Amino acid sequence: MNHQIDRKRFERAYRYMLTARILDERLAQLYRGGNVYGGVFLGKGQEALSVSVGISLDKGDVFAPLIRDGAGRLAFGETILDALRNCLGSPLGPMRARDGNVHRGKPREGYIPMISHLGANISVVNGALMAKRMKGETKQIGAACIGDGATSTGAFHEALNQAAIEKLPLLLVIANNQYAYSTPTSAQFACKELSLKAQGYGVGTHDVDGTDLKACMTTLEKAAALARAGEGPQLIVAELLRLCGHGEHDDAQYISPKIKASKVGRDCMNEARNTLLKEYQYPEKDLDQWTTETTDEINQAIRQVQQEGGPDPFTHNWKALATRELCEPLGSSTL
Ligand SMILES: Cc1ncc(C[n+]2csc(CCOP(=O)(O)OP(=O)(O)O)c2C)c(N)n1
Ligand SMILES: [Mg+2]
Repeated sequence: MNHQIDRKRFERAYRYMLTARILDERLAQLYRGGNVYGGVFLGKGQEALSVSVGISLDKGDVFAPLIRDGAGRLAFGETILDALRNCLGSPLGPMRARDGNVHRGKPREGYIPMISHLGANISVVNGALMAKRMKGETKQIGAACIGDGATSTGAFHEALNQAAIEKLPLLLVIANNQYAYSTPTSAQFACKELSLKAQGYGVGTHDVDGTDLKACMTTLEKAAALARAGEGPQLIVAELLRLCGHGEHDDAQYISPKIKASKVGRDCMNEARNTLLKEYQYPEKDLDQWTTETTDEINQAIRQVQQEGGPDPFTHNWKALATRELCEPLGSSTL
């Protein structure tokens, strides 16, 4: 089903993936060195899907990422500095040091801070889309990212049904990474494919190989176009494997060697790199240079954020982030 993805667009997607992967690796190192107060959750193996979601959205759209969506966050416009400031507890970060890892966002820019309760982010996107509709803004779409585990929650079913009835331009993206923490999919659902759950609600479905960047970009572009054209919610199910623990505190010894060696166990980064080399004929030295440049940029940002330090408990304004005095001076582009 791959159609030709424009060379520059593919390169852009790969470079967001690369940035997300290196950022993840550096955060894992910082965590092990005791430099991160909260947990660290990585998106290793999910970058191709994640970046395809972020890159298929436009300014004015709504994006509710999940823990493993570092690549999608970057593609949607998050900066390396914002990601690091949040994880390292800088008061200059988007959540002003109130959150130490993934619950960050800028609601006024359509970038919804993550809710940990599985499935809860879907109805938030529904609400944002309904609000836009009431204001006459009908061109925008919204994406909610969830995992296989979230499909067992009541919140998933209620929100999907609501989106279907209201014909909302929602992309509901499921990263089926074969596990919910240590629970395998065999203990999570009994239907043959997760997309069957959406068919029951009358929602369009798209299955995709989540290790294949081209396939992910093609699928997300198609689903986004359908949602934008008023065809209602689209459910995307990507098959892939979490190539890390649930968080960095988890050694993931329960993931079987057999599944690691199977098709879903392929690393989307290697696959995308091979496509760049073989299909798009990029010289290897260009790709190596991107890695060096990105690593330098991230290391420089880490040094900067570490120098910024944490909040001063005596002078910090601890009021809720949504209070008028905290969000208004920042203007409409922040929070
Ligand atoms: C409603 C709810 N139940 C349980 C949890 C605890 N919990 C946090 S992450 C997680 C596993 C999530 O698995 P999945 O949805 O497949 O996403 P993945 O971590 O694999 O990306 C669980 C059970 C939660 N956050 N919310
Ligand atoms: Mg999962």
